[in-house]
Order: sequence, then structure tokens, then C-alpha cells
Amino acid sequence: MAKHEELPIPVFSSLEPVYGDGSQLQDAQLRFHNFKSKFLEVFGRPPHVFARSPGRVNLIGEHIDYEGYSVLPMAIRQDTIVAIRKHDEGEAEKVLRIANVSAKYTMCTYPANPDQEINLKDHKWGHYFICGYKGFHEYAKLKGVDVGSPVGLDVLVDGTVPTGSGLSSSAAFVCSSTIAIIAAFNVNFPKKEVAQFTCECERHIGTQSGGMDQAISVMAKSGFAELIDFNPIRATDVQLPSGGTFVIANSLAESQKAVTAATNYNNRVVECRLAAIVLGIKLGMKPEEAVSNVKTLSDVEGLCIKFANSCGSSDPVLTVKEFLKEEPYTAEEIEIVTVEKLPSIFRNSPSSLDVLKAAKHFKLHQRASHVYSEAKRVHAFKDTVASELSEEDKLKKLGDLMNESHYSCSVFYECSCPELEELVTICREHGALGARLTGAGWGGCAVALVKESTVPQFILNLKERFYQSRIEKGIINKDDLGLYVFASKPSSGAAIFKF
Ligand code: NG1
Repeated sequence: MAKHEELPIPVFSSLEPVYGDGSQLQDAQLRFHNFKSKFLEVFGRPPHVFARSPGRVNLIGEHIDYEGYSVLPMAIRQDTIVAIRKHDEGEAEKVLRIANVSAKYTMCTYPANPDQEINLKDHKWGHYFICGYKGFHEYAKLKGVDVGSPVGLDVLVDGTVPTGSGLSSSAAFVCSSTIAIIAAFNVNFPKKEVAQFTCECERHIGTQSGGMDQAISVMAKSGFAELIDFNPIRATDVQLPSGGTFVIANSLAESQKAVTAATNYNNRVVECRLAAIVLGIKLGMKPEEAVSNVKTLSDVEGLCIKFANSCGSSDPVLTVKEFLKEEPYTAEEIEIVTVEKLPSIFRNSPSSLDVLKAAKHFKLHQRASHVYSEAKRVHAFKDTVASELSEEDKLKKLGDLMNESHYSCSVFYECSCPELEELVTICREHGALGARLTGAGWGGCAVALVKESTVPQFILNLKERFYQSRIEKGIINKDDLGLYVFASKPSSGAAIFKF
């Protein structure tokens, strides 16, 4: 039997396989009914096909996917749905019209040219669709699939993943767009290939994205979290212990990842690369060789472990402590080691050059310590789930790992913020076995592991301690609370619907 990730994106003729048969299905039926009507109203013709892709919550393994390390997310029920109509070749207007059911997002129009550049200086929500459009064409070309000459597309989008919340609304949007385009062109590809090229094409938006979000959105299976490995992409089912529930709580601080990329997300990617190059050189590589071959901390992990072994340990963090100083490095200090100027090292990556312009110093010790220790926690989490421990002990150990992960994100990776710190503390004070920021951070959501039987009370406590004052200040509406704090079960991955 073909492995799960080698199967194509599933095509369904009804909503049940994705939305089940309970109240979620009823909501979905109404949503798709209204969605179809809206499409007709906006474009005057019905859509040919629909696609959906879910958001995700990352349980553990933060900011390590782009360093080549495995992560452990699960898909959530919130998703993005896309309806699409591909124009006939004869239709005059060769434009992509991208509309949204939410009035907040006005229609975006782009030429049908797949080679167009995305204007990053003028950030528009429709740019994410263009990432998928470009990605599809790039991949089809690579695979020798003839897609004909460019034609217009009418597209309608409806997303329920809150934006800027660390639940991967961007990947849900890019993946559902790409999959809708795939379906509109009547082709399909294995899930692992879609996961790979949607990751690459989301980088057109300017973030040096790691691949976790697209991988889980495309490859998720209902009822399971997934251990996602990279190079090559692989998903292994992880059955979570039944007595625990993951509660997601929004800190209400919006993280604008694309806008703050140069000082936050991409900055960390650059710092990790520099840490890896410096470690490589200190552990015996020639500077030239390290600069051209070392891309990620996983590339020099072997060298770090070898050194650690010589000290009677197997922990790469020991090597980091030995060879990278705790004080932040200046560019000049790093250049003495690399024997090459930083702008020259990153000359092929405009977004990294933006990082160098914005950065005053580089915290190599802290970033590398986080990455190596977090990579270990992911495996400890997976091993705990599979262990013979009692359920009680398992949940406790998983909670501890989540707490350690948060500490490392907050202190070493500095991707938390005051609102997330407050929320995580409140979660722990009210019985969470563990709580941590999830996703890129700098705002967005926390995820807490809570005993199933205490979930309703836990959510009530969060409401009182965290949300009530924000409701009173008018930051959120009390009727919307369910959008900001909810328990989540692992949902299924991307799908195409042909009704
Ligand atoms: P968010 O911003 O939460 O969707 C981002 C990256 C991930 C991963 C996490 C941090 C994108 C699309 N996603 O997720 O690949 O690096 O941050 O673990 O950039």
C-alpha cells in the first residue's frame, strides 16, 4: 500500500469525510452553501471546484523546522476554503480576481502571468494566493506538466483560522489556494510533493518559512498529531494520550510575521545560519568550506556531538557553551571567524540582507542552544507518548516538556511577548500540566495541556483572569470568546471537493 504522504490530495464529492457527521458537518454545509451563493453573486458564474486546508497548532518543536529538525504539530478544525473557476481560453480578461467573504479584505486583482514578481513593499492579502499560483506553475514546469497559456481565474476565499495568531493562517491560505489551482487545472500530485513546494512558494511572501505548517496542513490525519520530518518530508502518526486535551488561547497580540520579518522571523533564521557557520569553523572546517556548505544547525550537529562525546556527553548544547560566547556578537566579530563579510555570505538572499541592515548584534549562543535543546524535546515528547508510563505520568511529563520549550523560546529565542507570558502563567496557575507559546510567537496563541475532565473550568478561569478585562476594554466582544479560547482535537488535512 502506498504510504500516506505518497497519495495525492484526496478528492471528495461530499463534506462528511472532512467535517464528520455531527454539528461540525451542519455548520460546514451551511458555510459551503453560503460560500457558493457568494461566489455566484460576486462573479456571476458558479465555481468549478473547492479546496480546503486547515490551520495547525504546534505542540512542540518551535523554530526548528527551518534548521532541518522534526516538529510535532496537529491540524485544527479551523481552515481556509477556496472556490475557483478557471476561465476558458476564449474569455477575454486574463486576470486573477481574488475575493474574500469577509468585507475586511477587498478584492485583489493580478495579471495571469505566473512569472510576475510579488510587490513586497506593498503588502496585500491576495499576495498569498499569488504565492500558490507561482508555486503551482513552477512545480508543473519542473514536472513537465503542460498547463497551457495563462487564463483568468475567479477565486473566493473564506478563512476561519485567526490571522497573526500562530495557528498558521498563512499556510492554510497558501495550501488551499495552491490545491484549488491544482484542481482547477485538473492535475494532482502526491501530498509530500505539495507540502514541499507550498513551503517553497510561501517564501515568495518574504519569510524564510520552514515547512512545518504546509506539511501538517497537507498531510494531517483526523485523530492524530504528526511527527513531521524534513529532507525528505515525512509524517508519522502520533496518538495523543486520551486523558489530556490541548486548549488553545489567543494572547490577542497580533504577530505580523511578514511585516516584522527582518527583525524577528528572518533574523532568527540568519542568526542560526551564522551560529552554524561559526561552530563549523571552530570545530575544524575551513572558513570557505563552512560558508558555502553550512546552511543550518543540523549540518554541524555531527561535529558538535563528536566534540561533546570527547567530553563524555552526547549533548550538542555542551559544544555551544564551549565555542559560542554568551555576549551578543557584532558583525565584525563574526567576520573575523568567517573571513568573509556578512553581506557577501548572504548575497543571494535579499530578505537576509534586510536582516543584516536591521541587526545591531547576533545572539549565536542563545539561538543555537534553543534549537539543539528543542530538537531533543520533540523526540522526548514522542517517546513519552509511546512509553509504558501511566497516563497520569505521561501527561505530567508532556506538560513538563511544554514548559521547558516555552522557557527556551522565551529566554533563549526571545520570541515571546508580555501578553503571551501573562497568558502562559495564568494557564499554569489554573491547572495546566504545561503551557507554551505556539507558532512563530511575538504574539499569537498559547497552547496548554489540560486534563480532559477539567477543560470547561479551565476555560472559565482563563476567561475571568485573562479575557474579562479585555472584554471590558472593548478589545474583544464577549460573544466572540469561543474564537479566542477553545479545546482542539486533531483534524484532517487538505482536500478537494467536487460537488
Ligand atoms: P507561524 O507563523 O506560526 O505560522 C512560523 C513558520 C513555521 C515555523 C514556526 C515556528 C511560516 C509559514 N511558518 O509559523 O515554519 O518555523 O513559525 O516554529 O513561516
